[in-house]
Amino acid sequence: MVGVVFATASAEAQPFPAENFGDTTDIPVPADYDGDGITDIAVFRPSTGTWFVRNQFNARWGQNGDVPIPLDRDGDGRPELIVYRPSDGTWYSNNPATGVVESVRWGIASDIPVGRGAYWMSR
Ligand SMILES: [Ca+2]
Ligand SMILES: [Ca+2]
Repeated sequence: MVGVVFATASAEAQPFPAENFGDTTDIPVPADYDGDGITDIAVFRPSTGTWFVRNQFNARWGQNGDVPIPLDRDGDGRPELIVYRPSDGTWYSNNPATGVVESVRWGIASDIPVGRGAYWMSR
């Protein structure tokens, strides 16, 4: 048979771990924010433009309508906080490790950022 999943008694006894983090309107932005090789739980809250990285930091970067995309642009193993703002076709980057902020206009309002952003824009 194809597409049938069988659960064993041990699987039922060990459900996957779950916890609440974030709000119903938050956008998940998991990434390895501290560079330890383990993806960290994180959300972007559009209403306040705040990134909440569990057990690490909160940072205001972005605004309602932005598409949050954590990407490691400088190759140090930790992502920069990046938002794409469709209203002005601009990417805004904030490196929490160095404090360096940058922006580049690349796109127009009707564009969809590729990669992770494409998924979130379709929500
Ligand atoms: Ca990590
Ligand atoms: Ca980086």
